[in-house]
Amino acid sequence: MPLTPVLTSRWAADKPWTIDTYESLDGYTALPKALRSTPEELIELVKNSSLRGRGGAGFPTGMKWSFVPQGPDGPGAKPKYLVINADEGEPGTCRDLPLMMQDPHALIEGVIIASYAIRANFSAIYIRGEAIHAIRRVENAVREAYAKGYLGTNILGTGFDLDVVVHAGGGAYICGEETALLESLEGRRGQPRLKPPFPAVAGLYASPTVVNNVGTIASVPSIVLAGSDWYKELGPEKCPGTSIYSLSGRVNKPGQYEAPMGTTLRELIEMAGGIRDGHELKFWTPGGSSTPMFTAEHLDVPLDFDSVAAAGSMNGTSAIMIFDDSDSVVEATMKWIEFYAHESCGKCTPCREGNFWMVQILRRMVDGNATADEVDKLLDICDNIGGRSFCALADGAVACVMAAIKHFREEFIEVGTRNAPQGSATAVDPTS
Ligand code: L3W
Repeated sequence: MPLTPVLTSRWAADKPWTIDTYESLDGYTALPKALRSTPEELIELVKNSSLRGRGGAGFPTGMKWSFVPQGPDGPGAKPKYLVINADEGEPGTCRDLPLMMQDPHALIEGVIIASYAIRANFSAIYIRGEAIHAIRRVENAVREAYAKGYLGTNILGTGFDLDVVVHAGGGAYICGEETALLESLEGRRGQPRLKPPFPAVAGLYASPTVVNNVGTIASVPSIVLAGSDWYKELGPEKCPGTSIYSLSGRVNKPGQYEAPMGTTLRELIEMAGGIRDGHELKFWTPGGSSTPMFTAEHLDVPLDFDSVAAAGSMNGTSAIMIFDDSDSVVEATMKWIEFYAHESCGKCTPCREGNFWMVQILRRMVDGNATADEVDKLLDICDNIGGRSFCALADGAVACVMAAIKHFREEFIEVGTRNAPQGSATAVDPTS
């Protein structure tokens, strides 16, 4: 029975990415067990495990699978697809790439089981285009799985067929948004589609498509092997299992730390050797730059989807970027908004223009040439961006600015106006 760690349990083995090592460590033993069940039983198992999507939103995985129209394929029935979102691009997020590098077969075994559960005979693994090393690693693993009969036709003699392709992503953050990813996969420029319809109903080529994150699907073989009750015992009742928390920034040992959902930052910092000597925690992101920042007040918030939401942020991708008292919150915010402005796909005017304007103001603040009322100007722009775009990119940018100002308004004024003429209170046109 697999124990914690779950997702990283094989990472320290010798060449864990090879199929031989994977098989020697329980790999591909969940697959025959899954194929002996019916698709409905598998969906029920995953529902009972309360597994939630690790891509950022924490949507219940079994429920998402159950949205795919059930019933065997007949004449005229639309094909069903499984698409893996491995376009990891959220600032601070670094766990899907290490997972694919160290244990690609856990993902592939999960892909086969999930495809069988939703009755898909084709799956695409969409990997961030810049991550050539991960693309090659997963392509090799897919080849190994075909050679052993885990992929292709009549898998393990069960009559189930599945083809898997690895697709190199379009090189843009927006391609990690599930509908932009599908556009990109279909060969078009990655821009979000309006939802609903959700991909589970009309996704790839307008057919029912489940889009799941790497960590979500790589958890499935362990759940099949050890059962939903085992999984539910790891972490909080409504948000069980483990997460790979990526700790970056001002800790002594940055890296990937797998821990049960609901672990606190205080505990994670201890695992990471503490905040570097002589400094104190100033602010941190619970799940990437799109999740409103926290401060030292939030050290004991359990890091799971519900508890983080109750504390006013989002668990997101468990990407914890840690800043200490030597860091400027104004500069960090400027860097993040430069990222969002650069990565905005341009489809929605509030996102395209608003992020550009915020960059102009934040750069002036970093240079100390802003005026005090530009802090409120930023909030006003946020008000005109948030909730007015097709996808969550703009909302992420807004969340980042608003939380920074909420916690550090004085620093924004002090740093932002340090070179401005005394008494100056008039905002400069942000577009200038
Ligand atoms: C069928 C319904 N399906 C929801 C599905 C939906 C999607 C999932 C979650 O953004 C967040 C975002 C980022 N029928 C459904 C349904 N679904 N209702 O459930 O949907 P949603 O809209 O809540 O979120 P999303 O658009 O998928 C994800 C945040 O995560 N984030 C992550 C960013 C980057 C990465 C990365 O680099 N790996 O994930 C960080 O915070 O901002 O808020 O599948 O179809 N009625």
